[in-house]
Order: sequence, then C-alpha cells, then structure tokens
Amino acid sequence: MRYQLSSQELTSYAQDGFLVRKSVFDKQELALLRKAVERAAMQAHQLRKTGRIYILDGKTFVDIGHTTVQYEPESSVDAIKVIEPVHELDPALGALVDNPKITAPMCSLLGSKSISLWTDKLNLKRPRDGSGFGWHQDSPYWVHDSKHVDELHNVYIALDDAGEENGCFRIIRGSHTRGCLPGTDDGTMLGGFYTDPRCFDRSREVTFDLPAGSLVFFHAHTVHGSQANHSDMPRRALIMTYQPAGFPMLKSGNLHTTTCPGT
Ligand SMILES: O=C(O)CCC(=O)C(=O)O
Repeated sequence: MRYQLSSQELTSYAQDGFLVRKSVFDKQELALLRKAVERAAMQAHQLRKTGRIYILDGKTFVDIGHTTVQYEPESSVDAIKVIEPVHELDPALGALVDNPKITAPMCSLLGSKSISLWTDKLNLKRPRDGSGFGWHQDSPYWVHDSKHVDELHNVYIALDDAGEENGCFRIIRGSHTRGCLPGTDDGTMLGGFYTDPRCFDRSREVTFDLPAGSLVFFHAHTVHGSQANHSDMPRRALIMTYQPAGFPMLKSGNLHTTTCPGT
C-alpha cells in the first residue's frame, strides 16, 4: 500500500495549510491506540509526584524529566489535558512514530528520503471537562528552539469520532502563508502565544467533523484551535510533528529518524 501524497494533495496542502485523510486507521488499530493512550495517561498521572509542579495563568503543569503534563484548569478529578511528548510512555505509541500511514505523507510534505520527529502530544479532552484550545499557531512556541519552523508539519490523529458537540479540531484555511503572526497582548503569561484575532480571517474557519481514525496534516504556521468538550463523548487526539532528517527532538534532544517508505 502506498501512502505518499498525490500531486493534487500536495497542491491542496500548499494552498490551504492543511490536508484531510479520512478513516486511515481501522477499528482494531484504534482500539490498540486508545488502550495505549489510557495506559500513558495513567502512567503520567502516577509519575506526577516525582515531577516539578508549576502554575501559569491558573493552569497546572508538571514536568517529569523532559515530559510535560498539563492538567485541566477547572477539573475536580485531576484530569490530564495534554502530555508532551507521549510516544515514549507506551510501545504502541512509540511504534506509531514510524507507521507508514503517517510517515509516507510526511515524507511527501518534506520531499525527502528520511525524516525526524520534532515532538508529539496527546490531547485528552475528556467528556464534560475537556477544555478547548484558543486560536494559535505552533510556530511561535517552537521558533526559539528550531531554525526551520517553516519545515515543521503536524499530523492530527483523531482517536474518537469528533464533531462540534465534543470540541472537534478547527483550522483557518490559508493562514500559514505569513510566517509567525503577532500574539495577543492581554497581560497574561501565555497570551502572547494566542494569535491576535485581527491577523486572521475567521470566515475562513474549517471545522473538522471526522470519524475516528482520520488524519489532518497541517503546517506549523497554520492557525488552529478547538472548543471545549461539553458532551458525554470523549475527544482524544494525538498530534505528531516531523522535521527534516537529522535534527533532534524538541524536549528530549534525542534523535528519532525514520527512513521513508519505498526508498
Ligand atoms: O486538540 C485540539 O483540538 C487542538 C490542539 C492544539 O491546538 C495543539 O495541541 O496545539
């Protein structure tokens, strides 16, 4: 099976700053991945006692070695919102980093024979208390640690069916073309990481109502975000980010290089 992107898909990604592939992972693959992310979340939560806790804008973070765990701000049950990086916490997630369903399209985007992982995260967005993500680009977070933010590409992997009611992923079409955009200036510590709403066109918003197992590839400069999950359904997702081969990962500094399928 060839998973490389077609020239039509590459053109559409270049224009829009994103590309969707629906239902790439099947029921069995999804069942394994969901079990793996729950094991990883349990492990991260258990390890929190060994970590360094800090609070930014009322949000609780715990650094456990080079792994950062972010907790839901309003949660009464210590619900985890994000774990980054997560692939080291479970072998099934480790294997996903080299899965050709992900790496072949990434190789097409990077136009090379091998690629390296930059970072990866798990966004849990639990039923009822899973908070949203304000509009932002990823590149302003990374620009101080990477000399090639223009060459960082993400893939969002939907682990559950997602729609408006459980806070599905959203993107601003074509917002990737002007590099790092100015952040908001609201006096908070993290405000500068959220994109100034005057710098992108909300009418170009695309809402991803997608079945579990679908992928959204998107550029590091693409403005994206999502609403809270007010439903009874989970909305779990993994996001993995790749870069040209030979560069170390963001948080661990380790190198994880994958040879492109079919080379
Ligand atoms: O999971 C989502 O809905 C958005 C996640 C996001 O924006 C991020 O992790 O940078």
